[in-house]
Amino acid sequence: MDIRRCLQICTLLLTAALLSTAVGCRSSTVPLGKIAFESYRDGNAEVYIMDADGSNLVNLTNNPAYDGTPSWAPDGQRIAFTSEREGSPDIYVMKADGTETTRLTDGIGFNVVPAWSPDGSQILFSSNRTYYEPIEGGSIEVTANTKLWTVGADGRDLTRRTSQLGLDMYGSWSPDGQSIVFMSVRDGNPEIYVLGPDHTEVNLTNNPAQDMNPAWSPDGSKIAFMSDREGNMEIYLLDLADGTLTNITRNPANDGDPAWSPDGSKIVFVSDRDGNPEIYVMNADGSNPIRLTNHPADDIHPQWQPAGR
Ligand SMILES: [Ca+2]
Ligand SMILES: [Ca+2]
Ligand SMILES: [Ca+2]
Repeated sequence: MDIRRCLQICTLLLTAALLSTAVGCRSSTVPLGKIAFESYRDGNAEVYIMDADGSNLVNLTNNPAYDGTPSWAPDGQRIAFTSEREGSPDIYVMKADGTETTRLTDGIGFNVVPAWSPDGSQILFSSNRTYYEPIEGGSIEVTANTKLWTVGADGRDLTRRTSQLGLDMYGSWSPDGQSIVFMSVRDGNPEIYVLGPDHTEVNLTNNPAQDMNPAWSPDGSKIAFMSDREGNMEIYLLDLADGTLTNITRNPANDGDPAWSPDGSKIVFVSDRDGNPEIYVMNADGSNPIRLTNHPADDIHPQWQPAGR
């Protein structure tokens, strides 16, 4: 799959609109932390932040190129994101007020969809750069194989993390930083895999449907992801202790892009239940969904600001 097409998967799925008339109402209590997300409301993709009740919306990037897929540093003070402002997609880092933007990756191949490690030391991303796989007596060149890579937050120590043929994307770290859950299409359809500390890569879903965009819960016990296994995109929680799978959206619209609040009590997500992709928040059991954005342009890829230390 072409990497640009993969980046567009969520948007395409979420804009295949199935309309419903449900309209959320605002909660009287505002959770802590801001929500960063990608929006096309200014005519091209920008990274925005807003309060967790949808107020105080700010465009952080203000650049005519693509800017999206934000990921907060664990201290809540910086944001990594993907931008094409220098021609090809690379990973950039900026302060949470949009200042002091610097490029982290080297411009080789596509470098997209960052995820900051829980200890702040590394940033995970997907890259289709050529690499060399050692074999007996030498090495073989592997091209156009989008793998998960990490780079130090200082831009050093570029390391490839996954190894099989097939596109890997949308990585999310376990809270202890030892494992990474991600989407892979190596089996012919999108599945959720876990990369363990022993370098094993295990398929958690094994389902012919599209299983995408996983997010590890802050307490480490669950993985939220999106799947169309019941006919339309829903958000599911996989309980890692007993393997229980729970559909927490149960809405005929497309629901996806789950991300956890820092305390694990809420999930921010994208749904087109009101006609086009908007950002919503719900309790982690799926109750009380509330719409946070209200704009005809796509609002996608939400990420909740960590509490910091
Ligand atoms: Ca832009
Ligand atoms: Ca699947
Ligand atoms: Ca749905």
